[in-house]
This record gives sequence, C-alpha cells and structure tokens, in this order.
Amino acid sequence: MERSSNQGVLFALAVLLLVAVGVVTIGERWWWLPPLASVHGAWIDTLFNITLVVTGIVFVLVHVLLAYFVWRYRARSAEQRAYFYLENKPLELTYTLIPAVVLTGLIAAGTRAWFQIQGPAPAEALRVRVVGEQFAWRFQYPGPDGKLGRFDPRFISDENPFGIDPEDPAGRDDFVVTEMHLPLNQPVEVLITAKDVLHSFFIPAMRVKQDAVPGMTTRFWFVPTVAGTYDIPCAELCGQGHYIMRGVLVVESAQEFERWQQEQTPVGELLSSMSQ
Ligand SMILES: [Cu+2]
Repeated sequence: MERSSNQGVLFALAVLLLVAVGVVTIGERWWWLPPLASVHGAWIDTLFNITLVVTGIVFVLVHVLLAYFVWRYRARSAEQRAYFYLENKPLELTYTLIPAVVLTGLIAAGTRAWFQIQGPAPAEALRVRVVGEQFAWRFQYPGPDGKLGRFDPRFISDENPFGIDPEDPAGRDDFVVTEMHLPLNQPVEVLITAKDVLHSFFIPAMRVKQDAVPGMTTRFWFVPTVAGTYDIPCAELCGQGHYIMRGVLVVESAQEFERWQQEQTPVGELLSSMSQ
C-alpha cells in the first residue's frame, strides 16, 4: 500500500518534469500555426481556438475529476466494495445533452465557414487553374481575356506540354507558370486538378487545403491580405518525390502583379513556336 502510493507520486513528478522541459525548450515556436495571411484564414483560426478552449477545459476537468475519484474512492480494506448505481436518469441526461449541444454548436460554426470558403466566389475574382503532377505544381492564368482555356490531360503531348485545348480560343492568351503570383486583397478562385495521381493543394498561411484529383476539378476561393512569399506543399503522399513537391506563392501589389503578368509568354505563342 505504502509502496504503490510512492510510485504514484514518482510518476506524477516525472510527468510534471516532462511538461516543464517541453515548455522551456519550445521557446518562440510555442504556437504551431504559421502567421495568418488571408481573410478566410481568420475564421479557421477562430474555430480552431474555440475548439481548443472548449476541448481543453473538458480535458483538464475530466482528468482532474478522474484523478480525484481514483484517490477519494480507493480501496482502503479488502472487504470494501465500490459504490455504484445501475441507473441515474438526471445524470445520464446531463452528460448526454451538454456534449450534444456543444458539439452541435462547433459543427454548425465549422459548416458555416466551410460553405463560405467553398461557396461561389465574387464575380470579380481572378480565376487560376492549378495542376498537380509528380512532383510540382503548374498554374494556368487566364491572360487578358480573363477566361481560362479548356484543360485536359489528354491534350498533353511533346508539342503541348500544358494540356490546354489548342482549339479553344480562350486558351491562346493563357500562360502557364511554376510560381504562383497573386495580387494583394483581391479574391482569387482556385480550380484544382491533377495530371497523374492524387495530390493536395495546401497553402498553410492562407489556411486553405483541397485535394487535387485526376479527371475532376475541385475548388475554393480566398483573399490574400499580407504581401510576401509562401510555401505550397503537397499534402498528399503522392510518390517517392512527394517531399520535394513544394511550390511558391508570391503575394504582391496590384501593380507588381500586372507587371509580372505582362512578362509572361502566352501559350498560343509557345505552341506555335514549338510546332514549327
Ligand atoms: Cu503531390
């Protein structure tokens, strides 16, 4: 009896020591989310924080109570039997209804944010197509006509590495790049697909992530709010080179974005020079 309670104290001290080491060594990286850089991301972070606080309170409360009950009702003699009841309606109702209400609230808030991000983009939104391939991202921009040309992996050949339909007039002025650029504070709708296998288009700083599926177009829209350079990792284990599949997003002023667009060569020009 005396021995086992000493073991318990030692175990508790070891746990406390581990927590203290963790807190001291984690330093400036104590918060694991990267800096936020989009309008939609603020909703995601709010949801994340609410969920963390609610589940954190429940977690601490349940474990403190659990520890207290284990200690308070421990076996003090061999004859002692644990006290229990087979049925307790008010208690059962309470511990069913409270979590049900809290979880419904969390799910409702999450669903609302989901439909805002997945809902229709504003009419003035820039549309960019993202194509995932082993092991890079390619970005198709609509060019001066503002319309994306049709894309289908079946159009991909030595003469047409982009897979843009050569018969579609909307595609002639499009351009394809390996670095994504976006103008600051302007909504962008991203149309996502893949050439070969499943990938996942993920911009942590914007708090957006969506599967890239061959033969299918997935989408979301967002508004970048902070100029800078951001990572676009692939978040789906897509093959041996998955770890190097990391694109770059540059968010810049509208003027800089305009200048960058003008420097790009339209697909129509590239295709005709390649077929010569
Ligand atoms: Cu990938």
